[in-house]
Amino acid sequence: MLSWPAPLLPTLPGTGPVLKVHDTAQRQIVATTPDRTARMYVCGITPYDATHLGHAATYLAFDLINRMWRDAGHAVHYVQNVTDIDDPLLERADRDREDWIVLGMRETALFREDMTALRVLPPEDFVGAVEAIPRIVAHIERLLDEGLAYVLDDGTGDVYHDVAQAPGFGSESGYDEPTMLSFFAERGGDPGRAGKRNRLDPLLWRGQRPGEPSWTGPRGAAGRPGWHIECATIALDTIGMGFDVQGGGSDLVFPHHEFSAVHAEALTATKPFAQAYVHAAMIGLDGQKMSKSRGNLVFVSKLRGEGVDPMAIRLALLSGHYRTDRAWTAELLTEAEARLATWRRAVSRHAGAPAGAVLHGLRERLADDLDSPGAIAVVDAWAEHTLAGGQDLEELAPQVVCDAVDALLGVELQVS
Ligand code: 5CA
Ligand code: ZN
Repeated sequence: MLSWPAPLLPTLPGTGPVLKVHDTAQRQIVATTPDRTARMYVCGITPYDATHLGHAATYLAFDLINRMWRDAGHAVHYVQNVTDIDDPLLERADRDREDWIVLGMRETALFREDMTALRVLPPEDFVGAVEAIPRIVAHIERLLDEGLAYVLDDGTGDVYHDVAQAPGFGSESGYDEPTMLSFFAERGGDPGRAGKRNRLDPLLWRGQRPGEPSWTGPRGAAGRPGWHIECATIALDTIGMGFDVQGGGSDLVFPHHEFSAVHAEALTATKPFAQAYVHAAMIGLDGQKMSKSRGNLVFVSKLRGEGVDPMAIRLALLSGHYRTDRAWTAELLTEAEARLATWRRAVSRHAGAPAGAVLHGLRERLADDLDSPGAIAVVDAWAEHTLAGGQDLEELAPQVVCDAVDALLGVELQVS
């Protein structure tokens, strides 16, 4: 699919530090160790509704990783999928009497606009599930040939992965079986389905049902792909095994990321799928997780339409740590708008407080598991000092700070 245009990325003096992030599998903060080209896969949207602030917060967290790696001198091969065929998309299209393809294309286009406005660096590969179907089918056939997957014996043509044969199963989430069963039931799994070998076996291929779109599948059986094999396939096809970061929101820890890893590890007979599994916490509204199914949503496009500066949305979301569940509030936005105005006033001065400490502070805070609130505090202190007009103002400092805030936090301060 078409990705979106890249914002300008200023080059900063010196080289950034090694980035550390929290890995769900190891349950600790680990140093990332990319090669010259860092590799990252982040789970993309299911385009049946517009981008809400929860999605935006998650993509901003991974945008910081992208920016920190680039600042440390790496190229970044960033991949994101679009789940452009799945139950929720078909249900919404049905409800609104709309073509599911038109719905998916419209919401994906809006997502691109939102990401562009928020200055999120685009993925190099932005891949839809539908365009990946031939490769997904080839993978499922391989699992069937190797006896690692099976066709359900009830005439539906549904294919499942046999998790009993997956030695690494459980190593991403670290959950025990009761926890897995409860999340599986809650997040699209079917633990009660009759005829499965194991209640936790995940669906690889759903045989054709009346009225549903279908494609030619494994061994010629019509149907559509399961969810986890979609991401496993797209990642394997673009960045291969052992890539640096697998990302998404914390609602994807189980079953989605567990099974994406299980599928990929079974297909390649190697481990691990990813070096680190990084999860962004949930953004809520009025005490509940913001979710399309609950309908308690604040859309990025709605705020943009009301004239809110996307840079204020970005600052508001980054004012909380990516691993802290937090609520979106009107005050958060008001505070971010005031902060943005203050920072812009400070960088429009001819001289400012020394910039070296700001660059160092931003790099140091963000390298430490993306401490964006700490990074913002560094710039707050600089702006305060600069606007107070002390004795030690440096001539080029405002430009250096402007570039550093742009390159590392993704917040554009210079307004033309
Ligand atoms: N298409 C799948 C991933 S393959 C999916 O989960 N799509 S989604 O549209 O539901 O979510 C897109 C991304 O936003 C996922 O990474 C998800 O974990 C994240 N996300 C969803 N809701 C929230 C929320 N309230 N707060 C933070 N992140 C969220
Ligand atoms: Zn995914």
